[in-house]
Amino acid sequence: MPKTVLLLNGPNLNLLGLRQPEIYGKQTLQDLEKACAAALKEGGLALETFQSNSESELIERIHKARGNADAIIINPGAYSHTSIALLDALNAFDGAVVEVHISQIFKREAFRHHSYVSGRADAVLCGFGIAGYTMACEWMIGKLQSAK
Ligand code: CA2
Repeated sequence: MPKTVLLLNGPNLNLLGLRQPEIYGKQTLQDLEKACAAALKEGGLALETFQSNSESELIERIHKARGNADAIIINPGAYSHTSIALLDALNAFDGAVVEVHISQIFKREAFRHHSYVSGRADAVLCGFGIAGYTMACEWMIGKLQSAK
């Protein structure tokens, strides 16, 4: 059985490629999920994906990942800046966690400069656009292979 990475995307990221391409690029959520699946497959890892606009659904999905997924790549969207509940859920997950932001959040409004999730993440990528997700996959391959 290959090790499994869960890719979680938070609120409004279902609109990727459909609105605000100047900030979030032209690729859709489906495009980036496909790119992650391909990158992880090269490294012998499997991908599960989940997107929700609901904080509680994201938390439930993280709970479900306990004992079922080896790692989580998460773009919590705006919940990064507000959700202690999401942080608590990730703190109850034992595997590696990488936080991804498409935009360079530190160049944007001050309210985006702090992420609760970063307090749990093993690595954080921001400002690399959609490429940040495949970079997170590459990092995860090294991390999970070295944990064999
Ligand atoms: O840069 C990121 O990835 C963010 O997590 C995106 C969030 C934002 O609240 C964070 O501060 C930074 C917003 C996601 C909105 O996604 C959209 C995508 C296309 C069109 C409209 C919104």
